[in-house]
Amino acid sequence: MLIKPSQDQLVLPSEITPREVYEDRRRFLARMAATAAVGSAVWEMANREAFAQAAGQRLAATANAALSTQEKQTSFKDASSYNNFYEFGTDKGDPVENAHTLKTRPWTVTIEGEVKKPITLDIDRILKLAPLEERVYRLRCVEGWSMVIPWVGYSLSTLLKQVEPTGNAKYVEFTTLADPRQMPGLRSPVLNWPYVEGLRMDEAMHPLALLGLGMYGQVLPNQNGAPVRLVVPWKYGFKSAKSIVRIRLTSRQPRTAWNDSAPNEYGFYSNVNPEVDHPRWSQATERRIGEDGFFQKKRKTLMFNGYDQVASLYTGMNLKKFF
Ligand SMILES: Nc1nc2c(c(=O)[nH]1)N[C@H]1C(S)=C(S)[C@@H](COP(=O)(O)O)O[C@H]1N2
Ligand SMILES: [Mo]
Repeated sequence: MLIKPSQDQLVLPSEITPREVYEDRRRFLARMAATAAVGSAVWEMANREAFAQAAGQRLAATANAALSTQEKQTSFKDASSYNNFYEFGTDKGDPVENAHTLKTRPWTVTIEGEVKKPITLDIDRILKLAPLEERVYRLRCVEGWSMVIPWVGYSLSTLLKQVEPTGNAKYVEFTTLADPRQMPGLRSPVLNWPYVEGLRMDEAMHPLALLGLGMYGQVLPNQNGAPVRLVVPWKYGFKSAKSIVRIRLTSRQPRTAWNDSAPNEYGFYSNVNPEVDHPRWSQATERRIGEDGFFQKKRKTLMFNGYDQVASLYTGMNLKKFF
């Protein structure tokens, strides 16, 4: 079935920052980065503050209460300064330091493969493709921590329906940007670049799977995967690929970067599952970022990260074998 909004059905997100303002900000950030390069800790902190403020172009969205958790939200500061984005370094504080070199305009996403209508979409078109929703999701990292983040975007299915998947489309592969000029982390071979992830077609079409374009009412900070990423809340965080440039629908299960690097540690499915431990650590509990006190009890990790509505996608599957 094809659902293709006509031009007059498009809903404009309000207040995308005009290009001049944006470019001014870029120059400003470049200056700030240069200043920070002198190595003074004070300047580095000032740079981080300036970045946090400057990056905040507003992105209006309507709350989707039905798909949102009511739990206390992680602070913007934590969510934007404790990150995994290996293209900008492997330490949690590296992406916020380094991701200012990511150029998020111009940006296009190509959607191809097992589709009737392959297309390359500009990011500004993607922003206008459907009404933007705010969805507060839990995100559980395979490393044993979690956050609660108010994301802005719309269901990935909305984007995929644009290209009319063929009957052979069984999987979706997501390829992210790998440009060594913008991404210092690519110098280290921690992963087989580019970062690639994948979903089964029915997972990708599930309404919970979010095409993420912003968070906390703003466009995505670079370190959180600007300008467009996945947010798949019932899977470990690494499935939520950042800074996507290509989406390919395939008949076969695609290779994925983490599965490539350590197949016994990172399966294709990667569903949050407290009963399947990572070979090097338990997955039974998690630490909520922001709840870091010495006496703070860990939280119990829930099957599918608590998103029971996806359970039917896996009926009859052995989730220990397909971890
Ligand atoms: N391109 C890319 N996407 C990525 C990663 C990465 O290293 N590169 N890390 C993943 C991991 S391990 C996690 S936990 C989430 C973290 O998202 P956040 O920093 O917005 O919380 O991004 C995922 N997406
Ligand atoms: Mo992660």
